[in-house]
Amino acid sequence: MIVSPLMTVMVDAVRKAARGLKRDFGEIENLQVSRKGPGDFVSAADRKAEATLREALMKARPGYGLVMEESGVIEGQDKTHTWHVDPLDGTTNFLHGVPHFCISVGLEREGTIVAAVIYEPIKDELYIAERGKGAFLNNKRLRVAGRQDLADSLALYGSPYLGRGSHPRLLKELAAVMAVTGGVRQTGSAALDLAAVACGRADLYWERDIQTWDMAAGLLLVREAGGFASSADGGADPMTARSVACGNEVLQRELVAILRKVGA
Ligand code: 2AM
Ligand code: CA
Ligand code: CA
Ligand code: CA
Repeated sequence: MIVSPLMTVMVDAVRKAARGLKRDFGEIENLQVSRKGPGDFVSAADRKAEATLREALMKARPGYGLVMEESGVIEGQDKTHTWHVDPLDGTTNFLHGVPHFCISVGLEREGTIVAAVIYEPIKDELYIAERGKGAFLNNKRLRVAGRQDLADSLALYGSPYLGRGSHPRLLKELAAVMAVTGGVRQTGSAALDLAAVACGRADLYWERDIQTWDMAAGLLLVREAGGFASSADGGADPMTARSVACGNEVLQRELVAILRKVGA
């Protein structure tokens, strides 16, 4: 369990936004929805949750910058701190009435993610982490799964932009990963996929073409739970590479080797 003024700020902001999401989820048929691109929807629920988070975070930490999915970049006076906020990760699930979505808030300090909150409103599951203090789910300490054999593992993946350049490659990656793992799933929420690896429900997760607001919080959860995360090609920083591959030390290395072999 982590008690700190920063965590209180983050958890309060996220819980407040989550109350709105839960209400909106109960009446999705009345929500205004628009299309940003192919298969890329945004609803009034995304926008309202983002406004709630933006107001709360700006009030509590006035100088910090923000990178938010719907409102973009807001520069702060304090150039060392940046929030990475996804007000509703899993919008497609949400709009179809599938209760698998979350809010994700990560705080970056000079290139390092130092604090994370992911909250799943429908299950009332709160994931938190601070750098060096561990990761927790509803106050229970998290540890990545210890499985050492790919054949026993459950792997998650995401594919955000249909038709984008990386898709043919993803199909090859899927075939390669499916051939050697115990199972492969797509859940539609990158942040919850990272959280699933952090808490040991899933062994592996990889995705390309994702954004910093999708992964900032989840990356810290995975690392504080003893897991390893690199870019999908094995590079040191998923945030700058905009791709991720994670799991425990052994399986993560094997996953990256498979993904690299596909690209070779
Ligand atoms: P979102 O629900 O916040 O948009 C799943 O692979 C990840 O990609 C999710 O984090 C989801 O975030 C995002 N995503 C899914 N489909 C997408 C699309 N068509 N365009 C952009 N982002 C998408
Ligand atoms: Ca979106
Ligand atoms: Ca997202
Ligand atoms: Ca979103």
